[in-house]
Amino acid sequence: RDELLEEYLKAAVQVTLEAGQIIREALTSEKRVQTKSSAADLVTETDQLVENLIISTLSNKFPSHRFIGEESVAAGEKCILTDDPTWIIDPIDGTCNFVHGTPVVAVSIGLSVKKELELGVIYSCVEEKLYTGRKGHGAFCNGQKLQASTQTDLSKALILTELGSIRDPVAVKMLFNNMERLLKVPAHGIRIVGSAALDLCHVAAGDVDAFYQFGLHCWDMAAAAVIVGEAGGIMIDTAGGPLDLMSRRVVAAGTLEMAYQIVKELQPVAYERDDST
Ligand code: LIP
Repeated sequence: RDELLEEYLKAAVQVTLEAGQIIREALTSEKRVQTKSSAADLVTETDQLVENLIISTLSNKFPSHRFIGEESVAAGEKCILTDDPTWIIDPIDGTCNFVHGTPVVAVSIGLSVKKELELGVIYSCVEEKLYTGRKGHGAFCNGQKLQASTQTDLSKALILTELGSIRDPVAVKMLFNNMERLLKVPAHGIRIVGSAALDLCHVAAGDVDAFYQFGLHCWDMAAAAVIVGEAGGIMIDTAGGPLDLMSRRVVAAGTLEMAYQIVKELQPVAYERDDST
């Protein structure tokens, strides 16, 4: 089993690097942009091309494996986790950045076996940082071991979050309400970079103390859940329970104390679950 997982990780790294090169080259070219669930939920031909590349490469190597991919789900595929080995793929995390030529974009590939996340690969393609994690075997960035922050005090925290793509005025107000509550603690600061997967890598690397978001998807957090966990951090539900990959909400932090203090401040923003259809 150990050898198999190592082989899966190697295959995921290889295809991630290939995908990263395509994204890097396409970043500054003209794109065909379409919208999905809202006017700010974007997709380009590169998202689709890269997702097809990843799925065809991995399914050639591992024909019995299943796939949950952001663009396949957008095209009507189901988003259901089974006991079978399932690759959970975000071909471009940070599509809005990508559309604007902003160089903060990533490929994210996680693998679940028997509904447990076993490995994760996230590639920040422009800065060429490759984050990897395997359950029980540590998390690394370009081979360097990662360690999450040990900060336990929210009033000393730098926090990342994302606005997501919802533009419904009530939901937007709630996003800002949560930020306001955290700033009034007062947290040191809140930053938004435009890629939830990369935010989570920053938590794993200890670059920031925490991340939270309502409205992200399973493919934004599957790979990162392994990387953050292996870096000594934690990912939990915004209400304080265990992480639910399909729930579209998360709090991640270097310490449980930090995560719980954030949970205490957050007021829920409702999103439809990823596995609701
Ligand atoms: C997006 C993330 C963004 C987050 C959105 C969304 P996409 O993924 O990058 O940071 O706020 O909820 O999931 O669409 O770029 O892959």
